[in-house]
Amino acid sequence: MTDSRPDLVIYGSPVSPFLRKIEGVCIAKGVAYEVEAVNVFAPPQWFRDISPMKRIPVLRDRSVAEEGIAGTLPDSSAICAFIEKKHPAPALYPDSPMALGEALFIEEYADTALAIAGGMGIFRPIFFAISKGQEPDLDKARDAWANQLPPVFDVLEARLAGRQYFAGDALSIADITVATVLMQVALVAETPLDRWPALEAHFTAMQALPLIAEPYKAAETIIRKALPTRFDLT
Ligand SMILES: N[C@@H](CCC(=O)N[C@@H](CS)C(=O)NCC(=O)O)C(=O)O
Repeated sequence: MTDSRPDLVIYGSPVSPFLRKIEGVCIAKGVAYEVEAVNVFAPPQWFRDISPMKRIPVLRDRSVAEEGIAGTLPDSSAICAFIEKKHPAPALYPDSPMALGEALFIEEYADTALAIAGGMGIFRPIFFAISKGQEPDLDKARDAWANQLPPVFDVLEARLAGRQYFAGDALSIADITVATVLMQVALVAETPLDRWPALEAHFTAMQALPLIAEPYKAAETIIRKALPTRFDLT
């Protein structure tokens, strides 16, 4: 009997923007994958063993090993770069040295500055509170929207400089990461971006792509059970 399971298993939850970033890369490349649910706040020992920072997502390539540390990679950036090497087409990392550097910087900036302002500042104070049956901390979320996110959006707007994509005049890991992380805010709140027209156009275009929309839909289904509508933070 042949094994019909895909080589790639992503451990985590579609509610993680970092997991959806990996899904976006797999969908763009037509690479089969599975998501196996892991609750990162109470993970089993086998998951702790493969996630040194106790974070999701972690990837396993079953063609390398079915258990243990071998064949596993923690951290979405390492995982996406691995998938690019294993499945080079279509390329999601620019060829030209400067464009590659720019794409990697934007990926890192979205994974850190944007994720901290949007995830810690808005998603968690709203959704984590609601999940625990508490009132959402809308003051904290409003402060993040008014004060923490605008300087990050300013940087993204300047880097886009009116272009369609962040680097190399083509879809890259930079575009996928910005969109998936920004959609973490969209899961719980409206995201009016009219002060940042290039970013707004980029976000609208990215949301229409199946590689962004499909993983988001899975996350939204989970979120909407507890939070039927988004908050207006303006
Ligand atoms: N740089 C990591 C970030 C991963 C990360 O922060 N994951 C969050 C979920 S979205 C997590 O596991 N948090 C666990 C915790 O805060 O204890 C990546 O890109 O994979």
